[in-house]
Amino acid sequence: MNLPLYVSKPLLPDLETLVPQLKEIWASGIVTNNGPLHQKFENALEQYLGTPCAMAFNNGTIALLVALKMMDLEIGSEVITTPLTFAATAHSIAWNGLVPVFADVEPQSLTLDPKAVERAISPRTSAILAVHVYGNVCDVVGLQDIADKHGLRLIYDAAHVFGATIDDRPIGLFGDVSVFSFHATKLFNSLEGGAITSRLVSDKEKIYSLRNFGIKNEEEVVDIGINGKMNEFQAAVGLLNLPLVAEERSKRAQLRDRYNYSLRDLPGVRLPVTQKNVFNSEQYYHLVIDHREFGSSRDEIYDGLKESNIFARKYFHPICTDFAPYKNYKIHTTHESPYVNEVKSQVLCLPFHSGVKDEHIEAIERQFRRSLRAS
Ligand code: T4K
Repeated sequence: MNLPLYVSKPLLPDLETLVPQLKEIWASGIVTNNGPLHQKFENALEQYLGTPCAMAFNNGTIALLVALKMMDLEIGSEVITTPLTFAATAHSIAWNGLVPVFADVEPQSLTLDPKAVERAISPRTSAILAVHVYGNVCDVVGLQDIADKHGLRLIYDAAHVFGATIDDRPIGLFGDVSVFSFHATKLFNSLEGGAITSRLVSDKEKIYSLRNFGIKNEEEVVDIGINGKMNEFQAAVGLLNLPLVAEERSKRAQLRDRYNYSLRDLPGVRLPVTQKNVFNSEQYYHLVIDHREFGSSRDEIYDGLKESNIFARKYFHPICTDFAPYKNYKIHTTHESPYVNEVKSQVLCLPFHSGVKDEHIEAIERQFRRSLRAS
């Protein structure tokens, strides 16, 4: 059995296919700043994601910063988000001089609960930054209703849902804009990278400007922009990886079925939900382990797997409100206490990529059954 086994493994093109692309870059001498491969990549992205506007970035975090910046929100106003996410989501709010306000998650999808969002709204609220987490999509109808009712901007952190659809509608068309990550750990990667998508072609000009220091021409800087440009090497890898994504995704879909089958009868172990009419991105395979029923805790299983050189991850524990910068921030909820504070110690993401083989699944299942017997 091939070990160690990690939660993610980057999808990489054949090295031989990369060499001609690199030769092209070397020959042209254009290595960054909206080069030819970058432009080709953006066109390919628009096709793949089914959005009229897809602007590539050097990483997802900078894309998030720009997505919020382009909304022109009042400095100091509040942006409602989920605490069950990667730190970058909350940080992008704070870096924009805005105030993150946390709301609880729905028990099934673990995405932002619209009812909790309503509770979190104040006269200072300007936007909602929702996260499609693990591959589960948000209640896009419920969130849009709230945004419309209260005149709020709605931004999606779509780092985990590359290529997903809801009722055949591309995920990047929901809300005002969506932000993707193409980090090595994502279903689709360009080593590092990201994108902003929008329904509106007219958003391109603003995004282009903010991504490039706000430069309009050699003599004018019109926005407080940043350097969010993707370089030609990243674009080359992105272009080569795009055609490989569908196969990787379908291998993961089979892997999900195999995991579901192996772990289906474990008491207190909740398998990932299947969302109706959603084409799932297969980003993470996450379990919710209730130690009261299972006997052992999520952490005990995590430790047991680690001893066998299998590295699952507790995404996203600790949650944002456990981190020093957001330590005393309230989590708005409709429950007696926030559900997210319970589920954060129960979620476990198992290794999930085409490098996971049957013998790995058997070893993981054995560890779960050992933990069950030991309880
Ligand atoms: N929003 C959300 C919801 C996100 O999840 C993220 C990123 C962002 C925004 C921000 O997007 P970016 O700015 O990153 O584009 C990883 C990633 O660094 C991060 O991109 C990702 N989310 C987060 C969920 O996971 P770590 O600290 O878990 O990474 P690391 O290095 O421990 O990698 C996990 C495993 O993957 C390793 O054990 C081995 C494997 N791996 C990793 C890398 C980097 C490889 O096999 N090869 C590699 O090159 O954060």
